[in-house]
Amino acid sequence: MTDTAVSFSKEEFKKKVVSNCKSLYRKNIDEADKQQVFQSVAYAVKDLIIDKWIATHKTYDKEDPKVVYYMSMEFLMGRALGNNMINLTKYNEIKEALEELGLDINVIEDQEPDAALGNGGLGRLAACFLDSLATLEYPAYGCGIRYKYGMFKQEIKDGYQVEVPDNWLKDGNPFEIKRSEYKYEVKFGGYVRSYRDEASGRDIFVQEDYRSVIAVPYDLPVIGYGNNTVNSLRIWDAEPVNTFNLSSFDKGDYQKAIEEENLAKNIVEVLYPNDNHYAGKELRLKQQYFFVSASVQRAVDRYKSMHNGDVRKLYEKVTFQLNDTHPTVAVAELMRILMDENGLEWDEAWDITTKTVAYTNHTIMAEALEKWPIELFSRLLPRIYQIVEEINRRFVEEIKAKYPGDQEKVRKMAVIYDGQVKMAHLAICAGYSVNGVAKLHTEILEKQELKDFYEMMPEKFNNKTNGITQRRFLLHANPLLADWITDKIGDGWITDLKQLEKLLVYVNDEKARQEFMQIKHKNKVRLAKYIKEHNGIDVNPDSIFDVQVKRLHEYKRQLLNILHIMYLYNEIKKNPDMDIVPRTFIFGAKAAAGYKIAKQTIKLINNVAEVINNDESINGKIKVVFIENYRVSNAEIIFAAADVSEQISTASKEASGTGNMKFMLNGAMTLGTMDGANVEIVQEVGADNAVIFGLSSDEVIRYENEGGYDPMEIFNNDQDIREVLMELINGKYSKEDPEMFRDIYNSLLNTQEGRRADTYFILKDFCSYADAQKKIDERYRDEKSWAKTVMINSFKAGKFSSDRTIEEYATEIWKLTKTPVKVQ
Ligand code: C3B
Repeated sequence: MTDTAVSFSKEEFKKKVVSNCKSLYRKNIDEADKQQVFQSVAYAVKDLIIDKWIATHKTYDKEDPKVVYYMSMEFLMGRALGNNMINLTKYNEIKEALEELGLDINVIEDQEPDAALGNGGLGRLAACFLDSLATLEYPAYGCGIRYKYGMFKQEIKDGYQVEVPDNWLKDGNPFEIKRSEYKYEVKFGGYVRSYRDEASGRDIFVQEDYRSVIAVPYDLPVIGYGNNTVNSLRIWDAEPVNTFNLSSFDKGDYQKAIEEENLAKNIVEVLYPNDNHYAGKELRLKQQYFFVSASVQRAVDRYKSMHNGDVRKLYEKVTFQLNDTHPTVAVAELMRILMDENGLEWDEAWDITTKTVAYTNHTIMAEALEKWPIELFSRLLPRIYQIVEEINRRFVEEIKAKYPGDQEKVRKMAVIYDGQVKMAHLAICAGYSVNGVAKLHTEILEKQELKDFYEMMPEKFNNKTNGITQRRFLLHANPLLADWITDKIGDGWITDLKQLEKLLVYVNDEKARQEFMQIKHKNKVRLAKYIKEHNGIDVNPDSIFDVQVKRLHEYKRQLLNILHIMYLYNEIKKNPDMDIVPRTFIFGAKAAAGYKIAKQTIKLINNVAEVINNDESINGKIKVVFIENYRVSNAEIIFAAADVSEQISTASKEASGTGNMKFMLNGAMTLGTMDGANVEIVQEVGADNAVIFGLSSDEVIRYENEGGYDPMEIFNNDQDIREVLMELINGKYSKEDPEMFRDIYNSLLNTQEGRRADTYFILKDFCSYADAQKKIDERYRDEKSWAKTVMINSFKAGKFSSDRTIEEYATEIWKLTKTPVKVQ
């Protein structure tokens, strides 16, 4: 770690806060409202960052190391203030300084809106990666979109999800800096005029009659922990080319000026709230090309300015990592820039491109695959489409050469086929690396989903198991446990999570076990308080906190969880003396606005909660809580308080999962299927320290390919399951409308629109899940053994630090060199 040269003076910091408040709001600090106090503090913290930020980019300019551009439609950053204070290693000092001003850091942190520029796992992974890149002193930019509205706020009204716009920028973002000097034009539509330039003998392509916008970047600081590195997350805003004015009116370009103004406004207006689902909207493709074009133009210009204007060795200093297929137009955009703007021939441009671009796959869900209709794609991006066509033509030639006469291979692998541009095929064909996000996921890619590609180019494929940053998800989220750990083994774990293994000796130490469980208890009290304040529900901190927080998706099977709760409730009603450990089932989940069955599931959870929580006859044995507006900031409180981590996706469907790692790190036991990174978690902690149930991924895939699963058979033969399913349609949980949950019922029992009944094997796994839940109950009763188990989970979480993941990306894919920064 590099020395942190920036000195900190409490007195100076206090003065800054006070003077910021005056110059921003013309107020003394004791007259300011909470938001104004937050802004005043945030600007003071920014002052502590700024010299390091400048020094970092001076160092990069001078030393010219290779840089990774992490291209992502989503960066789910959460709040910045607390995290920045932590990574500056000045959290406690600043907290004390604020106390001396009579200010409470927790209240101040609570004023900051989450930067929710993402949906779920994929967006949060990007945020964790940025944190690790800066901490490991790797030169990196995050490239994304400055959405005016991020992920919607979820309100629960009468049990239903209501989406409310997230106007996160309304009070201004104190940490961002507008960089107007790096603006770029991005062109849409029109047509391509081509001609031969006689002088050079080259074909020239010019886009004509297009509409364009100006992309203007805003930089957010990404601070390395305990070092001088401050990288940038660069998010692009769109501005009209000519702000609507008289001169364009005079020229008769009135229509065009208005159109361009609207184009600019619409492009960055809002994040698409879909997770693992492709909607195929034109505006989405505009967003993709918009931020990719601006980012690639800037990267190439920066490189040229440092290499005498010569782009031919771009790949030595630049690499683009595509976070899923969303930024895959980067392939064609880089080709365009190299050829049309820098005069390279196809072969040379292709050689550079295929050494520069790499691709991460995050899902095998068929409905998430991006396939753009040719008509839309070519109309919006005419020159880009030409290039993709040529890439496809050459690729198909290659396939034919390798597999003569095998038309099936062409059908399965071509970039353009059946009237569609297939973005994953483009990314694989052009990328020098294709990685999955957990061992099992990568195996499924190689053996199933991308089998033909793997056979043709095995050398591209590799695995990079996901990770999470312990700075946010332990040090910031769980200060009690973080302090306990540091007390015992020092603070090396903050940048080297494997060091937690030193704590394993304490699992046999009675006192340490008690301390660990007392911390868990305090965190449960903290969450209980949050739930009381936000939901008005009293929960018992001595009950088992059994938590499923993640996006609402059928494959994640929140429905299995709630159906089991309905079953358990029936059991308790039949046998009021039933001896069970009190359990609080906690859910948090947003559903994509247009995802009907997901929204119905939220309503079901809330209605079941209503019935169960108000039934005094069960003596509070079980409670059900749906936490409104699940997001990064409340996730931090939730993970720290969990006893049981529900990771119950249908095996093979969850590429990795990262919530599973956050729970584990904070001392929860996984109740899960052998899916995604759960497999590796079990490998780390040992089979005895997790409760596993359900079909294996092989079994799921076999049923999917060969058939032979009939949920109706289970319905007919299992009385308990039948009883629960009938309660979906008899009004027990929907007195106002017995038909309310009919769709859910049908989805489990009937084939619909070509979809198999019970697509996600909920009934098939039900009994095995109920048994697993019984095991949890039994194991929790043995306090000593439970404490051991959850401690082992926490202390074995080292592998799942995003520092490990990023170290692997940096050395095995990107070939980056660590570039420490000195501050003068
Ligand atoms: C998610 C996957 O669903 C998770 O299993 C995985 O852990 C994360 O990505 C990160 O790799 N994912 C997502 O959040 N959004 C998508 N569109 C595709 C995958």
